[in-house]
Amino acid sequence: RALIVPGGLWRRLDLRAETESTNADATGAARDGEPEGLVVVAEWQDSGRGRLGRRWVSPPGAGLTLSVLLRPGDQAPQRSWPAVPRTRWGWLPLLTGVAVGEAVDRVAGLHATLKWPNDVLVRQPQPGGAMGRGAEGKCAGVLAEVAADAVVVGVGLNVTTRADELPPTDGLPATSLRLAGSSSADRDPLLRALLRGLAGWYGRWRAASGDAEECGLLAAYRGACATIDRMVSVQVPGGGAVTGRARTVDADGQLVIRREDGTEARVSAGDVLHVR
Ligand code: BT5
Repeated sequence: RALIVPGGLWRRLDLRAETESTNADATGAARDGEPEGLVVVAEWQDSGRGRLGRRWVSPPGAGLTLSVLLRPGDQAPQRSWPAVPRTRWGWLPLLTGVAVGEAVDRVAGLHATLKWPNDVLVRQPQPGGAMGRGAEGKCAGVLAEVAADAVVVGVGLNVTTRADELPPTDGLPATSLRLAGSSSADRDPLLRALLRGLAGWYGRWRAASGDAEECGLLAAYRGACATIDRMVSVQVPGGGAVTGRARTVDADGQLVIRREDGTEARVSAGDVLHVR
């Protein structure tokens, strides 16, 4: 009932036992003219997509895999939403990361942080119950794709996934909410909180014509971002890497990096292969 509210953003919820990829389903629907507000949720994905041709692997029933279809370039006069210029659409995966982090905090009772641009991290308890801060792991990833003037944003979130079910990674270790000590293993309240939070942030961002500073998204993103103030090495297409201390995230969602020689570089989320 909380999901399908009249006048709300989400107008169709498509639940699938099995599919190739919920992002593939939603981008296909976008090309067929599906309006804004479709949500595709799958129990099992045959070939879940990560960014840049990578894979998202999640055993059936252990996580949430979903995609939403948004049309930020359309005016929505009934909601007083102007069209958001394309140059600002890059905020959508970051906005989604914020919403995922907030849902994890609220429902699972954990403290999620964001690795720029859009990985969601939680800390695993120390082995043997030792006190102190455990290692960070990636519990969720976000994939945004533009299809026929729509933006499809996909979220993969590990909820009850066991350590032996998580894929080996070349970067951060993978983890799940349960492995991080979640107070809840129930996926329904997580899905509800995520969709409600996502609709809230999206509505504020739309009403502000996609200005992340004006709608409070920039501040929320910075507050949750664990990358700021850390040493990073960002790989960009063409083989180059930018290394230095991450200073902040700017109003365009770019990571501002101060190199050792004092010069500054700004990297766009869309241009990133890896952040270490
Ligand atoms: C992402 O890509 O993190 C975006 C993942 C988005 C998945 C959702 S599921 C619903 C929707 N439908 C789709 O088809 N996709 C979206 P990227 O930053 O490229 O990270 C991918 C990398 O994360 C892989 O190369 C692995 O190293 C690692 N990985 C794969 N599965 C994982 C998992 N379950 N948990 C943590 N890390 C994982």
